[in-house]
Amino acid sequence: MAAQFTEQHKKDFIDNGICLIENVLSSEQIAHIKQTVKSLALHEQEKGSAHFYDDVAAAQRIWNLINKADIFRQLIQLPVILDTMNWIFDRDTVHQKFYLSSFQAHILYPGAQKMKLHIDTPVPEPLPDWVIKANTLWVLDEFTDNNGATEYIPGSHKWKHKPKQEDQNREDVISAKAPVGSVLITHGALWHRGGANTSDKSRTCLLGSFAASYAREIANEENYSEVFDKSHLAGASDNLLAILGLEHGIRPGSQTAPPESNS
Ligand SMILES: O=C(O)CCC(=O)C(=O)O
Ligand SMILES: [Fe+2]
Repeated sequence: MAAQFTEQHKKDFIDNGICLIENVLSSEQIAHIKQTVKSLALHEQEKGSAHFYDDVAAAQRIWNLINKADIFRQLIQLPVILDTMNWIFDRDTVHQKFYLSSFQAHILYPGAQKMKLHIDTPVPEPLPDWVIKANTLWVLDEFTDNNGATEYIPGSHKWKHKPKQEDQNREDVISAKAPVGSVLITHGALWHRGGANTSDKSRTCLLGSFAASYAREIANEENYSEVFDKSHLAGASDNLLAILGLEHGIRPGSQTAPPESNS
């Protein structure tokens, strides 16, 4: 039977800010996804558009997966994922409650350093009672204690503030243990980070991030990326461009076409 979002998942999410949904992916799907991610990673390296965001090129992001292979368009709308997000973002509205914020692959090659402890909700403090963002982490290599498994502090999504410099060395950070084919769901206010990969193999996961639909409605009541006529670009001042934000959402490599074999 396909994986379900259960009462236990809801309880874990409420109490700890995280829950683990097992057996979302079959072994055939996992093999296909891993192969696809690997070919995209190499392709973007060859094209010179790969997004390495650390100094040692050990952590690579592949953005805009939605554009890059059909399998990603299928995954992100699996019933278990939509059920989960409908519950997390539930409120009294007849409109769509959430949108996909980004869908990327995150490869930690051997030698990747641990990230800074952070939250995924970029808003000022105190954080609100309502959820603005939630993440899905798709485990393609088993999360172990030395390959860069996601680390977090259970219950920290209730703290209403973000980690500071002095929090970076806290000892109550634990590693998520997660088998291949599972999906971790995290609350956008959970304190977490990617761990250090001290193993000799890479750790790959997908990160599918969702946000409450009101966040987009507020910043983008008129969607200028769509409705602004590009013929006005030539005469546009820096101030006009700054308030339109047309460059928003274009990440390194996100517009790189996938290899032909991917479609
Ligand atoms: O890859 C991970 O384990 C976590 C990544 C993460 O926290 C992020 O990209 O915001
Ligand atoms: Fe994060």
